Amino acid sequence: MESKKLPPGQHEIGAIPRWNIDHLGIIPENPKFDPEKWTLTVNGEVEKPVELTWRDFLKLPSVESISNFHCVEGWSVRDCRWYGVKFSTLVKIVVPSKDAKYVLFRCSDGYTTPLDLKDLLKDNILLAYKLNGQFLEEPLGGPVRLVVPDKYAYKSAMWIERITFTNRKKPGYWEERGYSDTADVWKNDRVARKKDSL
Ligand SMILES: Nc1nc2c(c(=O)[nH]1)N[C@H]1C(S)=C(S)[C@@H](COP(=O)(O)O)O[C@H]1N2
Ligand SMILES: [Mo]
Repeated sequence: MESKKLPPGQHEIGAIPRWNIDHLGIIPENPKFDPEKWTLTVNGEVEKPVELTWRDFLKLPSVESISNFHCVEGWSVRDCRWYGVKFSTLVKIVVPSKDAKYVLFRCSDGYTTPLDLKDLLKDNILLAYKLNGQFLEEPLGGPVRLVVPDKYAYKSAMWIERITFTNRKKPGYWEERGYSDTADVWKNDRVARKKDSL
């Protein structure tokens, strides 16, 4: 169960805003999900790259994890009941090589965001496909989005299409535009500092 305390500078709102109503996205409409055509590619510095269909993905062991969700603009939503595949489960399947230090998420709207592999192994980090008992609709990042509760939500990539393990970090969409790469909500890491080596 997630703690009730919110990180510095955050205020509570009732529910995660639906993208097409509350956000200015890269593209004007949500990518459409076709379960027959959808695939998730996991590649790069791994011993066993995979390309999963929607049916394959649903067969992976899944768990529930309740966490608070924090956008860098200041809103937070408490106790989101996510359901999906722990990122650490995927790591066991693809077996990263010893050079793999980073993971780049690419999404079907063209969005990208990098994370350090070591920061993705906690039990509350999911490739989520349900929220509060419902399959994730497109305006909430469906069919599959990342959930990284202790980082600002620009690290919680929606509409994931490709996950690439790498030995060098590339900045993503918001990191290129001056946002923090560490994005730690408890340290108030909103803006990139010089020491961030991107
Ligand atoms: N693919 C993709 N993922 C994304 C974004 C985006 O523009 N594209 N925006 C991020 C930001 S800034 C936030 S606050 C959350 C918003 O999630 P929501 O649409 O479910 O509210 O998605 C994150 N993931
Ligand atoms: Mo955000």
